[in-house]
Amino acid sequence: MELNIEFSQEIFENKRRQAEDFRPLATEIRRDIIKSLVLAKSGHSGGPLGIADVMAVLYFGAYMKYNPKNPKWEERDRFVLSAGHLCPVLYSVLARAGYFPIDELKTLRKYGSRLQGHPGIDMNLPGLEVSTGSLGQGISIAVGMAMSDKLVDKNNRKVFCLTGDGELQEGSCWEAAMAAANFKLDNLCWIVDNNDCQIDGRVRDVMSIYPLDKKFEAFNFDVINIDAHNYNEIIAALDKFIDNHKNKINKPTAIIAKSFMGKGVSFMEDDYNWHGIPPNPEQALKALEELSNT
Ligand SMILES: Cc1ncc(C[n+]2csc(CCOP(=O)(O)OP(=O)(O)O)c2C)c(N)n1
Repeated sequence: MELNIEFSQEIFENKRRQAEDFRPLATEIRRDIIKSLVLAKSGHSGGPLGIADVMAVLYFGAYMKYNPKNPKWEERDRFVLSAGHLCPVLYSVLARAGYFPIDELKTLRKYGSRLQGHPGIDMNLPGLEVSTGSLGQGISIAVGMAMSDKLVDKNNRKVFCLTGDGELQEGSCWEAAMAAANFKLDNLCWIVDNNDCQIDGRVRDVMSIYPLDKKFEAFNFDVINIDAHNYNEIIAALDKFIDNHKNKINKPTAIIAKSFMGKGVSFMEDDYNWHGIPPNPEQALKALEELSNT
């Protein structure tokens, strides 16, 4: 088999789905990630692959209100990718949602592309809310968004934010947690990509952030632990957040998503060496073969 880096042109609807209906979507997202990274010849493989299931449910399970035809729609919910280096997965879901042409995924990290190695709003990419990449900043911005929605504008919008777990070694994350709880931000859903991997080791070995659930509970979050590759658990967690928001529980929600870096590609799974490198063409071919069988 030869390496085929053409992208399928399928747009995904944002609607309620049965758990297993997310699997083909997540597989296509993983294929996008591999294809864009092999073309870019640089970038992060492991994290984006690991969080693809959660992103598929979040963007295509009717949890977020958004309109690709009107990206700045005032009633939209907002997503902040605090772990900006995971952007290949964000670019894939935004393209699949219809924000920009899917073939633009071929330009990842290229000079002049709107799809830079860390998301930048100066590139004017539709669907992108904020520049991120400096770890610990995105969650602080997300808390600010949720504060302005709940306390100033008093609207019904929601803010979703994804951080890494290594990212939580940044002290500003814990200031953000304290503020989110203090201001009773029940419109904030904080998802942690808990893969216990960071640039050069296990999070627990480099500088442990565990036990995560107890820490978030102590800050007064509603904490939900899930398997990040079990669609039923992802759905239940996001449903719970939607209820928390509707019922105005006066607490933010933290979803601690136990994931595996590189999930879906056997030779990348649970290996932190895949944190920040792309597949070479041979590895990409093997990865795409494996992903066509899922
Ligand atoms: C403030 C800051 N310091 C350092 C970096 C470099 N950096 C990028 S990703 C990363 C590791 C993050 O680990 P984690 O959040 O667990 O992400 P994962 O390895 O799971 O992709 C580091 C240190 C950065 N982007 N920002």
